[in-house]
Amino acid sequence: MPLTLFYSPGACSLSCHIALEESALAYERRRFGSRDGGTESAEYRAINPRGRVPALGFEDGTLLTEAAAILGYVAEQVPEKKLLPASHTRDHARAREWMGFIASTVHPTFRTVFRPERFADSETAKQEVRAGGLRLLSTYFADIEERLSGRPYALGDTFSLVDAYLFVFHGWASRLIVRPVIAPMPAFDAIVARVAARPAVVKVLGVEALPA
Ligand SMILES: N[C@@H](CCC(=O)N[C@@H](CS)C(=O)NCC(=O)O)C(=O)O
Repeated sequence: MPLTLFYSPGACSLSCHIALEESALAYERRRFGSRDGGTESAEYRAINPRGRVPALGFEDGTLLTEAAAILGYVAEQVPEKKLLPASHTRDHARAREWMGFIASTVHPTFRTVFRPERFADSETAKQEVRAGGLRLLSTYFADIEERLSGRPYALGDTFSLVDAYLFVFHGWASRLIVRPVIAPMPAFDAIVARVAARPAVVKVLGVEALPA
């Protein structure tokens, strides 16, 4: 098997899982969710010493990490599927802008909310870190909603892997601890509903929901 996706159910790796399914490339998947020993297990650390998902394993034993890099790689393997706009175009730069924003700004801010113990020790400090993260998420999602408003998909009229990447964080924004700080997002909700109806996405969500 030429490609192996290492993933955890519901993690940011979901975007890459969707990308691979949309691409129709041959791949196998290996799950490292919390109920399977997780990304902290010795087995996973031996595969990826960084201990994070997603990771994409190649047939030569090398590994590609970082969701945005994997999304770009998968899209480039199947240019005819137009999973991302062609390189050297302004639309491609727009896609990179979205993916950079998600990877560098949105995703790490969720970490302060879900894993404050990585940023602070005392209970008070952890609560402050989390509260600060929630404030930032509130502004980031308001910004995302404004940018998506009036568009069928993030980049315009057609689905792209930017939508798959955004899809993950819409799900995280719906979690109990985050939801109260997020203003209504009708444009984002509509995009997510379109993405969720795609056969590849239905399949991936079914696979990720399977018991360990
Ligand atoms: N910058 C990396 C971050 C990857 C990352 O943090 N993945 C999370 C899941 S969403 C993870 O593996 N967490 C396990 C851990 O932090 O121990 C990317 O964008 O791919």
